[in-house]
Amino acid sequence: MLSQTIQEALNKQVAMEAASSQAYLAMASWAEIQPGLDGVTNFFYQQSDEERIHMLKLIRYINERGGFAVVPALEQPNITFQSLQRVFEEFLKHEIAVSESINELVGLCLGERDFSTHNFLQWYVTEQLEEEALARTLNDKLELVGDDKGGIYLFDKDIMLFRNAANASGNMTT
Ligand code: OFO
Repeated sequence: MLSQTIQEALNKQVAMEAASSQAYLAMASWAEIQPGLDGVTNFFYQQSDEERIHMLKLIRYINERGGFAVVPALEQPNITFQSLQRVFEEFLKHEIAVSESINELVGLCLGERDFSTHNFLQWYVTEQLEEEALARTLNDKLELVGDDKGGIYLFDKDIMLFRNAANASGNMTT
C-alpha cells in the first residue's frame, strides 16, 4: 500500500508526464506547419507518445499498489516558437526539470522506506539519463548549424537516426 505522501508525489509526476506529452505535441504541431521540418515533426509526435506512456506506467503502478491515480487537468503549453533552436532549448529545459523531479521522488522513497516504488522508479532514472543526453546532443548540433539552411536540412533529415541511436544505446523506450 502506498503512503499518502508517496501517492501524492507520484500523482504530481503523472501530471508532469502529461504536461510533457502536451508540450511535445505542441512542438510537433508547430514543426508540422513550418516548411521542410518533417523529421522534427515526427520526432516530437513520437516524443509526445512516449511521455504519455510514461504517464500511463505511473497511473497503472499507483492503482496496482492500492492508491488512486488522478488524471490531471492540462494547461495549454507554448504553442509557438521563435525558432527551431528555441524549440530544442525548451525540450532540454523540460527534460532537466523532469530529471530533477524524478530524483526528488527517488529521495522521498528512500526517506519513506518505500523500496518497491524506489525500484519502480529506477526505469525513469535511466530513461531521463538517455533523454537528457539526447536533448543536449541535439542542442549542440543546432548550435553548430546556426542559421545555415543546408545544416538545418541535414539536422531534420538525421534527427530520427539520432533518436534511434539513443534508443539502441539505452533503454529509452516505450
Ligand atoms: Fe522524459 O519525461 Fe518522461 O519520464
